[in-house]
Amino acid sequence: QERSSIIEEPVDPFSLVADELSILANRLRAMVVAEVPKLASAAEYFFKMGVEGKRFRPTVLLLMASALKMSIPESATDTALNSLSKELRARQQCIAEITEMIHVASLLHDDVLDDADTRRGIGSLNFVMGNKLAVLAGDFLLSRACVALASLKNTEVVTLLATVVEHLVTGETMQMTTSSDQRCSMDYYLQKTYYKTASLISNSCKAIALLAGQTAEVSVLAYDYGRNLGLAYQLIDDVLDFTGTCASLGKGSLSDIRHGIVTAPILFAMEEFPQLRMVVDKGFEDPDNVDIALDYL
Ligand code: GRG
Repeated sequence: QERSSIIEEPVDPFSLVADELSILANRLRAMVVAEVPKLASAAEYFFKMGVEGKRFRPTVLLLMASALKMSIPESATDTALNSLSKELRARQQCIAEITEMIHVASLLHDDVLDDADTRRGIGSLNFVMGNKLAVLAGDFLLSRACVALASLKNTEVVTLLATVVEHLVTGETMQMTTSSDQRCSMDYYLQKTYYKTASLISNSCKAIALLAGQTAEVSVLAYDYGRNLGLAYQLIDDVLDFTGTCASLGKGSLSDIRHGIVTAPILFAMEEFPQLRMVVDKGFEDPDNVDIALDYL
């Protein structure tokens, strides 16, 4: 009976870590305070209440932290145990904060690259304060993320998350490709999607496991879990770009295709309708060509 009640009532994962998410929100606001008022207001732009986004990554990481407790020596006293697990929890919470700062920095730069005017349902930072300040605010958040990362004093974790930044840049650059063979290849798409979205989630999941002193086997499982979740998250995001409304997305829909970005829905449609490849190759500067491509989906 107990089992059937678990199945009937799905748990909202966000509610399981609601208290920690609110601590994270306060800490992030405190961490991004800058000396110069103009930079301060730019850096805190997406950390203000109401424009915090879905907080998907911190939620996954805080849940992962609950699942991966520390392996504790049997000899440890209750008091030692208590303080060790409190310290670990704070370090894992720090990974969630670092991840969110890297994520928001990438959104700020992404909106500049895409010349986007909306993000999280309000004007993008570049639209409201200009490209220059949006780039600088992204740099500032990355710097704050580095300082927080260094405070963990774990070189393996530092290397993991520093490499993620390289992956974000690599994924974004791969997205700018003009080669038809690459744009229309599912392997290329999956590699780009790993760099652009899944790397941050998978490597931060692994960091949570490493901080808990878990075995190499468990940290690889945490990494794989994050990788698959990240790929799925981007696939859904790509579908929503075609099916979602402006209100639900917090930005304009059809933005990928209008930017000439070939995503999974197009690639799957192309498998069924090979002639779509010619439409894609023409490019999407012409809005009529966008409409022709949409007819195939
Ligand atoms: C400066 C770190 C840095 C990177 C520069 C621009 C760039 C290189 C990378 C962009 C990567 C990018 C924007 C990937 C898209 C990932 C994605 C699915 C974003 C949307 O995530 P949500 O829906 O956003 O979780 P919210 O707003 O809810 O936080």
